Amino acid sequence: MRILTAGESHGRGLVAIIDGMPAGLKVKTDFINEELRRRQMGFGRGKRMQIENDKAQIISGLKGGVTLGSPISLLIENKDCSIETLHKVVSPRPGHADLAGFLKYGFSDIREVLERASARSTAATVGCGAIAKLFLREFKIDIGSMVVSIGGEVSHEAKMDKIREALEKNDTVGGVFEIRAAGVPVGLGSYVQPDRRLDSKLAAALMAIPGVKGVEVGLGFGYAQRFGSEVHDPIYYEKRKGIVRTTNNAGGIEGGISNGEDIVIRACMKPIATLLKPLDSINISSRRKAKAAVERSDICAVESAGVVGEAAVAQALADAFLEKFGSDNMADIKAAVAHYLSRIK
Ligand code: EPS
Repeated sequence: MRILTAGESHGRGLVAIIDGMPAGLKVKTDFINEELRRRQMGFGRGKRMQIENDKAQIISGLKGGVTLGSPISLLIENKDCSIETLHKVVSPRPGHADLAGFLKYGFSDIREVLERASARSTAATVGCGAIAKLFLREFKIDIGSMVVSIGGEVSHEAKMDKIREALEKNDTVGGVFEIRAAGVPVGLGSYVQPDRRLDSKLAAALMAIPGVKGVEVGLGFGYAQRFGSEVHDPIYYEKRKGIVRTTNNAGGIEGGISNGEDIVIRACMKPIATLLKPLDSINISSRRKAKAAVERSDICAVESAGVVGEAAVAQALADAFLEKFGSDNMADIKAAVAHYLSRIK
């Protein structure tokens, strides 16, 4: 499965093409729109989320609401499509793509960087992820997310207080979100090539979300602090249940292959780079000292990033699933899965 997205933050809209979805999958636009709505929620989002009401239009790949096996294309229109009239941006924001993008592409206005670097593009990711989720649901694989911490705080009240504090101080705050995929069968991914490892695919998918600076699977960095005997998940056999594990430090992946336990993966999102009380920067033309640009933005978007993370994980899992079980049509894939599950019983 291959996915490409396009679109600027204040252009006409976002576009995505999903190539490689099998024929025979029912696609409900309502579900895609519900996922798009979830991405827009969360305490700390900025004013743009009050302007937009993201809805997906499916332009190709379906007949009667069922996939044809041909590329599926999605369009999400922007209500704010002011790209041609928006002011010039002259001072790069530390932490944003502004500086490196400006130098790399040889632009004369930093806006030409931020329009595509913007996290607005994650609406397209979520649209594609929703279709991947619908596919995975046919095999009883469910994906959810939660916010683990905000600015180092873990209780609900303290997390909300941290966002309020950032709001009052004209600052921003990041955090950690966790994605859990339940019902994933043993055998997705492989150790035979680095790029076929499931953890490598999942980490790449999550690292591709704007603002994500770290990813860990299962116990993650916690592995480095313990002995092997304390962290590896013992293997048991029970007549009724078959092969069982009583712990899941591996986060559902061993040797780059799903092991049948829930896949648990966490990502850290840095605080958003646009600060209402801006940091030191330079004027990009004169190179003289200046304060960084201030643009409309969010205070905290970790909850939304979790929804985007679900979509990224859904895409990577669907891709690995299709690699294992074939990709032409749902009936063939279901037969392949049934055969495989009875073999490994
Ligand atoms: C976003 C849309 C953007 C930002 C935000 C996420 O819209 P605007 O720039 O018009 O306010 O709110 O993007 C960023 C945080 C960023 O750094 O670009 C969205 O749709 O999620």
